[in-house]
Amino acid sequence: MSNNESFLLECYQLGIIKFGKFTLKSGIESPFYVDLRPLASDPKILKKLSSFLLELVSKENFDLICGVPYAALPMATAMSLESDLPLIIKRKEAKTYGTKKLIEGIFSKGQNCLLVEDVITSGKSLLETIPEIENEGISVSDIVVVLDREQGGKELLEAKGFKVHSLFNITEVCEILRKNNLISEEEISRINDFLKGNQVKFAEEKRLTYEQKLENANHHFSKKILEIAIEKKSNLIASADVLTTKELLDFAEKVGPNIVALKTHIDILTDFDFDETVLPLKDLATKYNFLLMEDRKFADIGNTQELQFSNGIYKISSWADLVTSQVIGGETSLDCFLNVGVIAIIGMSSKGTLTSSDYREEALKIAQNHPNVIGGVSQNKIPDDLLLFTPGVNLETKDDNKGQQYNTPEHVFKNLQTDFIIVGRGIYKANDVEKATLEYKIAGWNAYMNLI
Ligand code: S5P
Repeated sequence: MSNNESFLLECYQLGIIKFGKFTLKSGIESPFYVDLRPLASDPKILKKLSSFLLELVSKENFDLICGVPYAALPMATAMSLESDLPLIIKRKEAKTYGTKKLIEGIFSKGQNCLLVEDVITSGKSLLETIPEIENEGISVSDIVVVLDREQGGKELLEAKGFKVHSLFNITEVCEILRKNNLISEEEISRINDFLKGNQVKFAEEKRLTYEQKLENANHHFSKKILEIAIEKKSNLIASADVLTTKELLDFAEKVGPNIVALKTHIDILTDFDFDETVLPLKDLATKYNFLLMEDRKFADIGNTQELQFSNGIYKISSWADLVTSQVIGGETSLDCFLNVGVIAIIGMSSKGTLTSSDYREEALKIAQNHPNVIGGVSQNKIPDDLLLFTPGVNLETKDDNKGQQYNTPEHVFKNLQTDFIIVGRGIYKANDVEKATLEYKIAGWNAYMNLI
């Protein structure tokens, strides 16, 4: 990942760019909205930003530096501190008393000033600001901007002889966010349309309710999980990534009343014993009405998967209601999964995953065609005839230093229209597991209710 890319991702976390439907001052509806002011509230980011902006020009060419009010003022200040270029301040309106000055600070005629702007759109506000500075006898030749919205501003200023140096443009931003699964293909195509000057159509973002999905469901286990969701008002799956049978059973006892399914990695237990582990777990699943989802992520030829599914010490087929499987072995490799609901791995949540959009498209075809498959695990929207299961959900952290990438329940419901959230460490590492379960249950359910 380049410096620029990781820096952009850090900035993105501050909420500086949002996707959706925004009405601009002009009344036009834009598919994205940019506000760089939060960057100034994070000193480390502001410092890095100022270095990146200074790298765009050679400071020897300038005597002064000036930010266009207000968003660029802290940026220009930080750049002045780093470069030793003296700062001048341009007022928004001239003072009505005293000196009536528009430019504050110490300068002399003939000096060349580097202008700093946060976002360039049409370029009109810069074209108004520049003459006000030039009126004081200061010359302006170069402008550095953090983000070029690519709506003609840069070209307009360059046609008038100014050099515009931008750190990012919106196309690069979209590309970086797409690579990191933070923006959907649909949003990108809307932005491209918008940048081409076309009016953007926003589809009504209505999702199907669990009741509607239940009406359309054909598989025993897709019906079952939807019925439990409706009954418990929950879309939460707790991932029990614990190492002993005791921890697993204690955990199931605590989360049981509020979840639709308990997800296991049964092969990480150090003391697995079929009678001691599986039988009490099945009893808890019955007692609290949740499904057992074994996250085995099968990834082999059909014959091997069949052996792995029913044999060995785990005998998954005898107790699991749901299993996860890769689809890399092709459609027929899924034929062996009888009497369970298969959840196909379409896209993964980890950084650098190979589940590219081409891969996902092919994986979805297999998932949609196979009668054993009830849904998919993905970080992207999937068609309505499959249930969407989304891991990588955490209310507190953004990553785990091991490649996991987290989003909030609100984000995944709104952006992916997910059906079920899968939460691991957010719950099993919490000091109070029952309280955390309830928090995630409520956050997930509210996020769903807000969309219907
Ligand atoms: O893409 C994926 C697919 C899965 S099933 N990313 C994931 O994180 N998972 C699983 O979800 C992962 O194996 C783990 O059991 C759980 C996430 O756990 P957490 O602790 O990061 O919330």
